[in-house]
Amino acid sequence: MRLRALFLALALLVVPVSVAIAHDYKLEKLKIHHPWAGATSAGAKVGGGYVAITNYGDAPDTLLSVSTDVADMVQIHSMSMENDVMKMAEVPGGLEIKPGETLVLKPGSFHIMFMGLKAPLVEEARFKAELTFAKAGTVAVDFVVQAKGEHDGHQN
Ligand SMILES: [Cu+2]
Repeated sequence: MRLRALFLALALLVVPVSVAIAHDYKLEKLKIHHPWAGATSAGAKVGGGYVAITNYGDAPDTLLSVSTDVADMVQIHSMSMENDVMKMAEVPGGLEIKPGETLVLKPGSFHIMFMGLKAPLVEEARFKAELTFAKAGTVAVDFVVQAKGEHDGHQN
């Protein structure tokens, strides 16, 4: 038993930080999984925000907007390839989440765009934001700032 306890203690020590700081929120029938933002370099004026939202209800809902004090303006963006060039555009009317589905905002895809950053987003910092949905209303969340490569490919 002692050895087992020691092993468990050691196992806990090596849990990666990205797992340790995963955080979730609930709002009505929505689960908001691990809001995070990519760390930005000094002087950068824009940053990307990411989150996965699952709809456990039986009616669709829509992520309408995001607000925060760390940026002058926040938009919800889509990303697409046009003639080999990545293009971003604001999504009119927000992003719908159908019943039983998970909307994943991630690098290279749908994302939250923080525009006019008042300070760089520093790795491991947190900042407050609010997500507003058409039906469920508004929820306050913390975004965790992480190195961008950390979640690429396995968000969700
Ligand atoms: Cu964008």
